[in-house]
Amino acid sequence: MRTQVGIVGAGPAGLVLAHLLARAGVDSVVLENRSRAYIEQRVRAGVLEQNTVDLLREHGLAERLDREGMVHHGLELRFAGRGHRIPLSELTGGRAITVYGQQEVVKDLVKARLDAGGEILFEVEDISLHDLGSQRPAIRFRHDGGEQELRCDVVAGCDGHHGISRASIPPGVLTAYEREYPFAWLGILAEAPPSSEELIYCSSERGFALHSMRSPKVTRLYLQVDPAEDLASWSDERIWEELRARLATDDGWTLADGPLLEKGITSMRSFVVEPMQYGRLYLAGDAAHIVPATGAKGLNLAVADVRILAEALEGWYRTGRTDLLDAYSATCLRRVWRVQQFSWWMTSMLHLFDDGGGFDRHLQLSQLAYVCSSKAAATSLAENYVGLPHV
Ligand code: FAS
Ligand code: PHB
Repeated sequence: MRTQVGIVGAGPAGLVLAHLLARAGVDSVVLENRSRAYIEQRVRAGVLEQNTVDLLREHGLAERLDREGMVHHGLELRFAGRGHRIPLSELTGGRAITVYGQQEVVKDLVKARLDAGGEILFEVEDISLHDLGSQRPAIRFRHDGGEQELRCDVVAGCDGHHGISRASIPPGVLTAYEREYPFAWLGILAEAPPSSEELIYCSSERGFALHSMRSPKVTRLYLQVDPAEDLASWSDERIWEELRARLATDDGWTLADGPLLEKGITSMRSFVVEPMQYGRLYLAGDAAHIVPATGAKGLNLAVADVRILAEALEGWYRTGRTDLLDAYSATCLRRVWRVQQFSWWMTSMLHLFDDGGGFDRHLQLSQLAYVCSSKAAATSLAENYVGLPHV
């Protein structure tokens, strides 16, 4: 087999890249180790920043998103029993976020790609990358029972944090920067109408809680838990009880509950590798970096990477210029580190650390009070949260 760009992974990074390349007249093949059904039901991110929505619209990929997505112009920070609204759009000249599940984005992108005759191979096994330092790298894999080899000009490693792309780079090339957090998120999807029209980020004395949603009938909620927490020890009733305790306000706000559709525990970490390229391999999205979900940035950063990679590849194929490709990693990392800092800041401000009500907790409460009372501080949160147009 032969193509111009071999893309490993059919998540947001790989799928958006395939679309952008097709629009630029560049051929690609996407190789995914899971089934189509699996990736289209995998519940993950929920918030699309303005840049991501703009890009999907620009490329004709936002028809259902515009119909079903929920545009939000603000969010609530809740602490000490009171809620404080951050008017995101008012503070950022009209920019907003859109709540639309990642699996919906994946469904739309897979359908649009296949409808356009794009090539996505599902349930691919034993992928390995070869000759990355040459001008003809290869991807070897098993598919439909046979051994295959895909020769390409470039390989895009879009296979997430646990994929093989980053691991295919020889030792000594990459520098990894990492921070583990002393907590994880227990997330639930519930058949219950959202109890707030906007997201609620809550820093309570029992720990962090987040109220989000997926539709007028489905609520998405998260609880800070111990990283070693056993999901089996959290009955549905215990989860609702803890959510009600953490989200309680002085004015008696109530949380609607209902049957759980899904529950799971996600670890919280910050992670970056530099550089994000090696020979003809370019890493994008979670393959290169991970952010704690507090900033709602993981998916959005993946899309930002591939926008840069697609532009660089288009320029290279069209004119032979290599400057954008050579600068790919440095260009991405400016936004990666800005998003890392914002995600770390949101996580550090909102979660309870083990010193309980000590010095750090007083710093957090002071920071929260300042963000909710200062237009300058609120604007800084807002412009990062809706997505900076340029970094
Ligand atoms: P992805 O991981 O989405 O996609 C990689 C793809 O490559 C997957 O389809 C995988 O099956 C495939 N793959 C892996 N190894 C392969 C191999 N060897 N061969 C072929 N294919 C392979 N972000 C938020 O903003 N908010 C959230 O609430 C949130 N919740 C999350 C919950 C979980 C459990 C996880 C794991 C992540 C969460 N994230 C969240 C982050 C998430 O949204 C990512 O940032 C986003 O999926 C990144 O997209 P990709 O880089 O495309 O990677
Ligand atoms: C979600 O709706 O899944 C969500 C929202 C905001 C976050 C993380 C996840 O920061």
